[in-house]
Amino acid sequence: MKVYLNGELVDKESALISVFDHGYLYGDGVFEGIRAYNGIIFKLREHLDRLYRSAHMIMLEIPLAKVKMQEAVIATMKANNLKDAYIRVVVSRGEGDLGLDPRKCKNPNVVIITDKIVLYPQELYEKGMEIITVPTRRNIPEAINPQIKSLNYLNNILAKIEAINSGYQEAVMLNHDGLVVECTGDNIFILKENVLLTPPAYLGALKGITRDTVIELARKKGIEVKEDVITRYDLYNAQECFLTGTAAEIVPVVKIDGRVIGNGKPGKITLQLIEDFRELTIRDGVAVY
Ligand code: PXG
Repeated sequence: MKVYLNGELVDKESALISVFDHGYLYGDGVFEGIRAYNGIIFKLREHLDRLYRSAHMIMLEIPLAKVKMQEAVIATMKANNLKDAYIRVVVSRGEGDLGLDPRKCKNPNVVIITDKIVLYPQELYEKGMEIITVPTRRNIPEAINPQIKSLNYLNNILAKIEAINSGYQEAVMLNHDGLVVECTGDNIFILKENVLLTPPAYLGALKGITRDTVIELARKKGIEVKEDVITRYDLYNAQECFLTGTAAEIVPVVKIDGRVIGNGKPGKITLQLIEDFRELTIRDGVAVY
């Protein structure tokens, strides 16, 4: 496997970074997770735009222009002969000393890993997922804004641990007011009174690219979509529920904290959106070959 490291494609074994990199010492850096379907990179521009916004927010200057980054992503995929891929772009603060001061880190490290995708079993999409709410609250936007896709994912990892400890694979995270915001690596939608609802980003959710895509697909189908507050009461009484994310795509949810959602099977609108989304992924994006 070849990995892109600061302008070069090197063997995986030689893709090494200093333990003095502040990405390692402090989680000081940003990343994106992107997918390619049949040689076409889905929403590449949107992902790179978000990467550069995350970096701008933490005053990290990415040492290559966006077009060059796009070329680098394409070159890495080609070097690995991949058509269906999971792409991870990571920019860390770079090597410094043991103090926090990011100004001491002169050279950010840019890494692009392209690998095969590990998919959720098909059964999950047919039968739906059971999830739970967990005690760990989502970071308040005034502390670490969830829009920054940073290397500091402990907030989400703590929630994931709580879900796993209880025997579930995904957790619903509430914000400091107890409102539903998102899951550990996915956004959440419910159908309530035939309107599709998802929490507004300002409550503490990452504005997911899959989320935006699903909103657009639903509106095209004539389904009303609103960004609105969702309480646990709304969640348990939803007609349908699903999660969205680059890795998971759209996953139906059929039980939350023991409450059956709808009739306990993936909902009609959820299944329709899964179909529409899959169709979009195979034809929309930046062609590699
Ligand atoms: N919320 C959070 C906290 C996320 O990290 C999403 C929502 C969905 O966003 P997108 O833009 O993907 O629709 C994410 C995305 C990984 C991985 O390897 C994580 C994400 C995306 C891709 C891979 O864990 N998180």
